[in-house]
Amino acid sequence: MSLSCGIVGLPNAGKSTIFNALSGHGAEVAGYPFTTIEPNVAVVGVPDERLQEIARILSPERVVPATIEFFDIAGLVKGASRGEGLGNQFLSHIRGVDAIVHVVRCFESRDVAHVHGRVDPVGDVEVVNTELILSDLEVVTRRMERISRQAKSGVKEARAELEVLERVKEGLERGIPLRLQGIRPSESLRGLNLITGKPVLYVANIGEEEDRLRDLEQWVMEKEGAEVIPIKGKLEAELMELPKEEREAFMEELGIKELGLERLIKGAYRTLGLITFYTIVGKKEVRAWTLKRGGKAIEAASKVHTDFAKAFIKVDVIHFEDFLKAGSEARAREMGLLRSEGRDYIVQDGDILHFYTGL
Ligand SMILES: Nc1nc2c(ncn2[C@@H]2O[C@H](COP(=O)(O)OP(=O)(O)OP(=O)(O)O)[C@@H](O)[C@H]2O)c(=O)[nH]1
Ligand SMILES: [Mg+2]
Repeated sequence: MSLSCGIVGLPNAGKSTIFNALSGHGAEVAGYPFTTIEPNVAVVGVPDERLQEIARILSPERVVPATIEFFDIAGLVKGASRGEGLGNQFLSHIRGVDAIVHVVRCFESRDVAHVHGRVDPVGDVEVVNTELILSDLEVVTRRMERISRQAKSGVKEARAELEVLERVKEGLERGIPLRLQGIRPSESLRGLNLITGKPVLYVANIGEEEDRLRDLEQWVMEKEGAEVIPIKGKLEAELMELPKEEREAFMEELGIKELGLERLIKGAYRTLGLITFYTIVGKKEVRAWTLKRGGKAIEAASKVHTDFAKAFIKVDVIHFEDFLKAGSEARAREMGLLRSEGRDYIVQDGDILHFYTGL
């Protein structure tokens, strides 16, 4: 299953521009066919140099990167949570995602209208965050109404949930997103899929306006200690339309070392505390997978195949660096670079895993 991100922001912030650039990027990652599930959903292969290295050594039939799914929704306007514009309707489309990508307009352009008449990144972020909070408040209030009768009649779980929701509601009413409230999410709270409870990655869609970017960076750092990823949305979308060689020549000319999109994907990994592990199926396939940092071998096994977890026996582990030295699994074993581990082994970023199961 892919990691999923929902893109939010004001109208004309450049969400679809960045989404299109991402889709173009997805089309290119080796071995992974770009898929449009719906016009507004893109599956993007995660750029991964280690995966390419392993593939270079083994020349397998298939190379499959880890993937991230992006959802593009319509812009949110002030009042969206009360049904203004299309925004609120679309918010429900992204309640299920793992993380939010908040696109903020920093570029100046006379041709592109701004809903508030002027470019103001910090003001814009506040408007959108307020709408997200109001939308969550609605969900919380509705849930509280639904369970209050049970709570009154003494159902223990309902009482406990109501107590938590009371605190969440209070925080939201003070303008604090759930992710900053320091509340450990219970099962029932997680089930509500509150948008402000998800990790956020801020993307500054920049033209040449570095000052605006600084304002935004400072605000985001002060308010939430989070990072801002600057992307030249329009330029990158245009670059993605060029054939690969031409694009690379252009990038060199412009002094662009890494596409903002790659930084965005890496940023999503950092924000979400994710690591990558790899599997090799003989000459057939080399594949990258995503796991939460600190995840165990048994969780990695269930990513690969649900039945693997049930029938788990052991896992052979070679770290990527050691694999490079050895050049093959067999050679790694001879060199003593391969270890067998049990179900509770904490998977490390860059591990190559070979599962043994009773299947
Ligand atoms: N000059 C400039 N224009 C941009 C940039 N990014 C986007 N635009 C333009 O801004 C307009 C709006 O961009 P979209 O990507 O459609 O914005 P959006 O956030 O998806 O807007 P909604 O879907 O209406 O919420 C388009 O005409 C883009 O070409 C940029 O970095 N610089
Ligand atoms: Mg759009």
